[in-house]
Amino acid sequence: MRDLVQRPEGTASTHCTAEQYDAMYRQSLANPDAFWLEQAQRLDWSTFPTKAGEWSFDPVDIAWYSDGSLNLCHNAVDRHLADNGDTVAFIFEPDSPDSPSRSLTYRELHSEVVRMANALKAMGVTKGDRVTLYMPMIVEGAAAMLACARIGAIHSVVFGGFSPEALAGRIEGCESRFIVTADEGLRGTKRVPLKDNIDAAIALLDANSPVDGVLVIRHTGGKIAMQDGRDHWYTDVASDADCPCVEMHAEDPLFILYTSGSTGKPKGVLHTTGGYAVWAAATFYYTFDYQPGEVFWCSADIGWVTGHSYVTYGPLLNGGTSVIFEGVPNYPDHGRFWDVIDRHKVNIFYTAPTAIRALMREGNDWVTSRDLSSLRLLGTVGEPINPEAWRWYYEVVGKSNCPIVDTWWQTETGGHMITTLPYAHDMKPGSAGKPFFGVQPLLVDNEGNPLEGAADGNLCITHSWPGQARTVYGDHDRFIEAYFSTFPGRYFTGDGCRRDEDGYYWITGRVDDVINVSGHRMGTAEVESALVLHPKVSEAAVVGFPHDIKGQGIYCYVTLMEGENTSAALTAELRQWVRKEIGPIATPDHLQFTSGLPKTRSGKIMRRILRKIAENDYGALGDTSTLADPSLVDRLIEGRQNR
Ligand code: 6R9
Repeated sequence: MRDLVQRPEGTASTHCTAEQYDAMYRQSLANPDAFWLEQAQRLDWSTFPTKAGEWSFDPVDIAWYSDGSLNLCHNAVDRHLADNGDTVAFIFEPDSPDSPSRSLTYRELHSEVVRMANALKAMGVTKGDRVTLYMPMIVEGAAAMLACARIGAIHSVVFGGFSPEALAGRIEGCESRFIVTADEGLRGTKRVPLKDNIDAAIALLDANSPVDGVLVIRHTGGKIAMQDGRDHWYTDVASDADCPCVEMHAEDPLFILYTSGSTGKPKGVLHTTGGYAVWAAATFYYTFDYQPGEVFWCSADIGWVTGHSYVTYGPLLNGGTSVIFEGVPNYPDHGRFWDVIDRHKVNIFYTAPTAIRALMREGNDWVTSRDLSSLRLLGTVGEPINPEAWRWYYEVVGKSNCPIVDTWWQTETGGHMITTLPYAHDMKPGSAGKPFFGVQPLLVDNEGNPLEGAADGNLCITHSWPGQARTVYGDHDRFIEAYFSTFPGRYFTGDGCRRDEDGYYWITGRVDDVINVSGHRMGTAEVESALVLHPKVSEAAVVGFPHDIKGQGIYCYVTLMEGENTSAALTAELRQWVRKEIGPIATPDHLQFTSGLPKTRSGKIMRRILRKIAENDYGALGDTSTLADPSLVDRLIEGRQNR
């Protein structure tokens, strides 16, 4: 057996052993209704559902627990007050290690959430309204999510690194009339002008989609403009008045989260209340084998789905303690992650391969000079982890004592889908492992034919699961087109995958025009659209290429308008332009000017060739005879930037 790392022994309180996994997985497929109704008992329902999944992938119509009702904020916060009000819900670790950290018990979090919910109500937010959150990684960000859930508003969190242009598209896309933000955010030595960006985004909006209220949290105290009647300081409108949780149907929307796809603008993926909650609660419980009193730290920002499910909802639904870290891994130095773990005695640490690779490069001393004995379990998410980085994480960080869970999932899946369970499965470095309960992966070839046994193909899921996204907000046709049209009747993930002879899944990366930069999804079409908005740019084609730290980097081919000249200054200007249009995560790594793009005679850009050249692997370009201008390829190779 290749590269098997044995799982450690669990304790008596381990939630799932190998035998239990086999039995439960079998049961979850044989009788999904019974299985998921039992799992639904993790939550407090106002009306307990009598049915679990009612769904079809053709036509696409998905519902779970449709006759149940509950409130997610009640489940995440209020219900813990009676017995565990003094348990710590959140530990806040600020950007600077010299600023005080802060712990909030469930009781304190409850007051914060009530105040936030009352502030939202004071601005006029009611059930069903979309509220855009554009926040730093501070407790108030999670509190604002919970406050929305409390009053039945739908949150749409936009990562604080997105530009005003990207933000405007996401505000307009879901017709959000309310925003919660802070004066500024802090990341290392940088200040992020959040409120200024909000003002700039609002200025870009169509006059027909006005923003009625902006709630501003004072965080850095930096100077910002406040517009009378529209902008409100949180402390001016917050109140401790009684604010009951609104009873929600299981299928009422909980949140929208924008994510990149292979075509067009980012999609507002919609998750609903009951099924998402069961999925977040159950995956957190089993994957991390969470034990009461443990400190859990997921280093993702709440602007991504990982932050939704495993900073906020998963931990709190389990009555757990979750760390909220405002800063970055390399400030004030490369030991910061490990200092945070020591300072707060973190037991479970969950981060992205890109961060692991970046820290690995800085050498072992940053890690070995720290204690880290509190660690029991490690996790990764966001992209495939290369075995070398896995080994370093396992041996140097985890001292070969901590199981690693490599969790494969997506914004659209709500929570973990494929992962080993820590005390049930042995690990294989680089493989995500086995399907979670109820998950039925299917590998198909490009024609959609199912592949059996050990095989390499396109990863589909054949049966719905509670945490599945229900639609694209306001555009169900786009939902069908994006996920159910390539292989009709199946949910297509967009990922390539290999299944080995032991039934372990190895994600090989995206097979569509999506690239994964530092664990963040970026549509090549989005970067192309940004580039062609520049007055000097005529055409652009963007591809990914392997990058040591980021997993994939962004490589842009650009043709200029007639009469324009290439220059280093223009390269710099275009990189800056993309940052402004989308945000720093979209900054091109390489930009190559070219007189033309390789196209077939029918005008289709041959991306395969562009990818090869970007990878600096131009020896194997394959058949180029269908190109309209075969000589172009030599010129492209000549001008390649990734040497
Ligand atoms: C949770 C999250 C989803 C895409 C997904 C895949 C990649 C995520 C992975 C992984 C290999 C893992 N991905 N986890 N690839 N191993 N453990 O990242 O959601 O931002 O929607 O990205 O990320 O390509 O399709 P999201």
